[in-house]
Amino acid sequence: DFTVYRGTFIQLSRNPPAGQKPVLLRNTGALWVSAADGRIADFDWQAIDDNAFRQLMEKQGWVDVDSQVNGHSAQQTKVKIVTASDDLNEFFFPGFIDTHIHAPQYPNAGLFGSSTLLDWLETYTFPVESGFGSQSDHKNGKFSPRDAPLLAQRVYDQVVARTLSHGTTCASYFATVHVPATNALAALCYTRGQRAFIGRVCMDNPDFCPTYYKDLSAADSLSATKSTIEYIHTLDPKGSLIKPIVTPRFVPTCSRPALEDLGKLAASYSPPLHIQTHISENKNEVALVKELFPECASYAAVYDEYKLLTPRTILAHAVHLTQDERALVRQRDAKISHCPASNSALGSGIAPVRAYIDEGVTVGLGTDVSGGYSPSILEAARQACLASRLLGHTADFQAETCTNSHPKSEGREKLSIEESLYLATRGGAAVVDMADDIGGFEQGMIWDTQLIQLGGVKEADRSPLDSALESSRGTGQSLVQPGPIGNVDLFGKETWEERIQKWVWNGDDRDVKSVWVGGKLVHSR
Ligand code: XAN
Repeated sequence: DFTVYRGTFIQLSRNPPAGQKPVLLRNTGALWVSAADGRIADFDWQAIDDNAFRQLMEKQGWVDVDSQVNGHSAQQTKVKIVTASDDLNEFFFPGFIDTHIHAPQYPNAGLFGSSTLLDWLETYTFPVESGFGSQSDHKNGKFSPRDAPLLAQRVYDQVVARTLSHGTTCASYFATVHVPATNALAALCYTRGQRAFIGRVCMDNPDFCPTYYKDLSAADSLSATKSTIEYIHTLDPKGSLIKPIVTPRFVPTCSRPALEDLGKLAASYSPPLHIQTHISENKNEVALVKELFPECASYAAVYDEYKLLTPRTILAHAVHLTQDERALVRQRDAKISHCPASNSALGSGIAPVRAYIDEGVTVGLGTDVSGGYSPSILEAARQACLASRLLGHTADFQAETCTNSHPKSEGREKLSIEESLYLATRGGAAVVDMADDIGGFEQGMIWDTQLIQLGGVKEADRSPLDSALESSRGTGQSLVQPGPIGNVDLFGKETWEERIQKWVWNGDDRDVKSVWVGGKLVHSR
């Protein structure tokens, strides 16, 4: 009936009041998840030591399914117990939410040279995406995931496995224009157990898209999108794990009729479908949008004109929004995916995240593979902190704030560790419209969780200097051993807040011991 989790649970406080920052909350004890729905049934923060835990087991009428006790009474229920070890500095943490990632670009992770957005698309991105099928696959009656090329299946399987191993329990994926490959991504997420939004990329503008990689027309864009939506709705009719997301790539790739059709398509469902796209990532892109849509007041106004700016819209990047656009995004309650690693890698700029948060805009984090080089949201969290520390030095920031700056607000743009972890969990949950379901450990929430293991303190029972000298003389162990696991070294004096700081700055997938989605174990190191 239940799995009982024991040990330390760390999460971010929910909905901090305006002007206040989220704080890390730490509880120790037991929390149990119902097998029926994968949701948190209840918790007991008094059940800290073995004695108190035994009392809880007795009170609930539970017996450990793995215990050697033979037989149990009719009143007793067998439960599975998963314990986070204090000695190994283990703790449960909400799964990460990647609000913007391009699955087919994963083979290019780390390959971007010195390019910037528009030439990067042409040189690196369209070529790799075009290999995921043929533009007319669906016209030839090919819709099944099995019609997807093996390369596409291999890349998608790897990206799902890799992101899960980094603790990403939910991702909003851009796929390609190809229907079978997009359906294969949905099938792989569903089968591997990763919560996902799956978007078939729409791009029909012949003046911008390469001839070898585009939708054949606006009508084609619409019908192919409908095919993947139908497939996903058949795969997961309740949308309990996988949902479709309408995905106009970005304004320059889309014709007016395509934008109009996609806005109407999303609105035609109840509840309306999610939408994802890019906005104001790069200054040349912004200038191009102005040229292509002179009748619209701004980049955001184009999306608004075509009913694509909704409370269920994820806008990736938002680096160069004007004040009017920020007001419009807020008014429509559209959400922002902040992708700091990508914005640095492609030299796009620094999004003013503090200002967005202060203005009440909902923000989450995206890896933006492969504009971003890393599939890790922990990396995105640390890059968000770093980028915010450089923001105050940019000319744009100084021009905007010099008129109303106040000594007291100096440095306010910097994001704290707590804030970036909030964006990685609670913020991401709100961006994908699931703030009541994922991103924290409240009763009734879905158990989308990672078990982090920082490792024990490295103890030495004799002088490390003696050991080093022995090994240099060839009499001892000759290879240097850096420490327990991963990259986080603990020396035993750190407070738990400091351990979290060390994890954010130096942790990686080696610290992710287990991952659950919907109460189901989906990754284990
Ligand atoms: N704009 C984009 N930005 C980005 O970071 N990645 C993309 O694939 C893309 N397409 C349009």
